[in-house]
Amino acid sequence: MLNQLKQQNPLIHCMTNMVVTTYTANGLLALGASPVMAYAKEEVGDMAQAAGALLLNIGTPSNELTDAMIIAGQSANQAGKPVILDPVGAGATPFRTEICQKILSEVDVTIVRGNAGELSALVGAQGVVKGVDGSSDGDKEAIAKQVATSFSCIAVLTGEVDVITDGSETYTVSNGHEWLTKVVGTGCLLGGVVAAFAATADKTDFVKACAQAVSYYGVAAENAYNVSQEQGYGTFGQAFIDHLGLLSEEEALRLQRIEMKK
Ligand code: ATP
Ligand code: TZP
Ligand code: MG
Ligand code: MG
Repeated sequence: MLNQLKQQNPLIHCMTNMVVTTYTANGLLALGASPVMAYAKEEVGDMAQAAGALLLNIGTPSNELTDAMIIAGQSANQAGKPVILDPVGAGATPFRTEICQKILSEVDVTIVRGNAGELSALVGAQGVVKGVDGSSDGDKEAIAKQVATSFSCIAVLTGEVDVITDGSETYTVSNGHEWLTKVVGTGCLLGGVVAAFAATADKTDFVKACAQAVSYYGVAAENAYNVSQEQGYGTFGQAFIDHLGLLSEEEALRLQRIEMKK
């Protein structure tokens, strides 16, 4: 999948937040994808159609941006391109939760990627979201399955152990490093990386492709930690971009910790 991705160099239309724009673009370039950030309602329909996948990340929301995201999402739907939603901070304020619900009702979202608190908020389950950081004491597999079935999508619920499910086919991934939580934008960049894998994969393999994307991302973080642990979080954040580009398909497969659930 990775070699195919690098060969195809898919265009990823990112409508993301103003905190993580450059980090996301650099991470996608390192991976081998081609990022473009476009937000104006006058062009998002055309850009989404031209792209291999569309990322909708509501991290710094407004009503105007939501309208543009819906135009882009519907255009991607018409063109048969995957749409990835990152419901950043859903549950932290009613405004964010409502924006996600509006997008999910008007756009056929292919993949929802968020932390346990955000995904809980989408389905009215118990969770804690403080700003953009979220968690839940609930059963993460159950929450992910509820999101998948409620919105007919694939849910990618991230944390120490990630859960990827379409409601019936379920994987857990235990790659990654705790330092990912110390660098802002690593959840958001993962949404872009998942979009790049989805742009490359066959529709029938999307659940597995999501699990591979998350595992690849986690192995790159483990490698980045190994070279930056003496320095600290800032160096880790940059080393992580390096290792997203350096990690080979062979090494990723050797180090992957993906479990298929019954
Ligand atoms: P939050 O804002 O709550 O940190 P997020 O949107 O940034 O959420 P995360 O859940 O932190 O997203 O996921 C981003 C990446 O970090 C994922 O690849 C996930 O597997 C990894 N990750 C998160 N927490 C840990 C951890 N404790 N140990 C290992 N990997 C982790
Ligand atoms: N505030 C609004 S969006 C954002 C912050 C801090 C970035 C969140 O990034 P991530 O990837 O969810 O940690
Ligand atoms: Mg984070
Ligand atoms: Mg996030």
